[in-house]
Amino acid sequence: MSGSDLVTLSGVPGSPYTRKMLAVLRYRRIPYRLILASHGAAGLPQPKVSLLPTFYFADAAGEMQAVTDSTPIIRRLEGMFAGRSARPSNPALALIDAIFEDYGDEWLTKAMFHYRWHFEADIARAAAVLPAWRMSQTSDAELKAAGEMISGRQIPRLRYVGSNEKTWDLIEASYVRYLDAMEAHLRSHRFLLGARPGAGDFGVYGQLTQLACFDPTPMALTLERAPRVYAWTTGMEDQTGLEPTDADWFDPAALPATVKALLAEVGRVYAPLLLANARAVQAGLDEVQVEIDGRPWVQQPFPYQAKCLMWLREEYAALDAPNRATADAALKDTGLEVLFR
Ligand SMILES: N[C@@H](CCC(=O)N[C@@H](CS)C(=O)NCC(=O)O)C(=O)O
Repeated sequence: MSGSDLVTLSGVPGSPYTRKMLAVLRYRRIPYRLILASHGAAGLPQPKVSLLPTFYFADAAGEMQAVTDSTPIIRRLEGMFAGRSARPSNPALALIDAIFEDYGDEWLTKAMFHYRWHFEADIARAAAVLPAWRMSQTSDAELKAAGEMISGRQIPRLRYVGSNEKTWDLIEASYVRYLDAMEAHLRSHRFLLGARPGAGDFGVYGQLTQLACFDPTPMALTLERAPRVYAWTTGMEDQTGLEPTDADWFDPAALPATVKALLAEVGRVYAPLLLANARAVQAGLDEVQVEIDGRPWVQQPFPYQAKCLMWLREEYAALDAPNRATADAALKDTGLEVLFR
């Protein structure tokens, strides 16, 4: 198989979204090549906004285009390759899958970024290892300088994800509750929505590759409270051997209590943020101020997350009446209903 037959992406192991997409490609048995690179790949086009992972797809004229953003790329890959779908066939369940994916990508990433760049031990590990993924054949002094440059750039970015003295406790408490809820779910089930993984599993997995398996503070927490979550994360990396069938998805009209509990955790923290952020973006405010879980949350507005809410609403609006009734019943009393009112 020549390089041009392979789905090509660039990314690095320390990027949760790169890991998310590698796991999707493997699970779906889509032949790919990963170019280990943090600043685009030589000879390939640059994306408009430089984000990892970057995929390179040929357009209608056969011209290579650089494409970013894992959520729409998962949907694009669904159209390009048949079988082993990462999206539930039932539209009501697919909406729930999209909610979990968004929670992983947009909320758990706050925990990931917060733990990595807030605690000394985590900063030290990231500063030592992140540059080595890119430039290990270099002197210790150069590697150390590169680590200092990365941490010097990332620590001030904590404010973008909303990690500040008002929100630290909330971010950490929500990670612990998520771990407990997922550990409880994994006692009886293999993936979030049944015996096969969906985009939601891959979104959560991407963040957990760092939280559970790399950054020392959240990794210790995970191992202590949630050994199944740790094991699940390492297993998600390669699900090439799973043979999924349509019967492996949960019936969205009869979701296990542990899924409802996970959804309630998403509704508790992420739903109020999504709504307040969208209002702030629409009003052109320079700060989102909202109460989450009885505590104040302040962060700068994030236009991308207003788009996330719009996508979820579009998916909800596209449901026919019976599927909408199923989705409404599944989301009832989870705190997520407010997203679709
Ligand atoms: N919504 C995007 C987010 C991608 C993203 O934020 N990637 C991070 C790395 S994990 C990034 O490239 N940040 C900019 C940088 O590191 O310069 C996706 O799902 O792909």
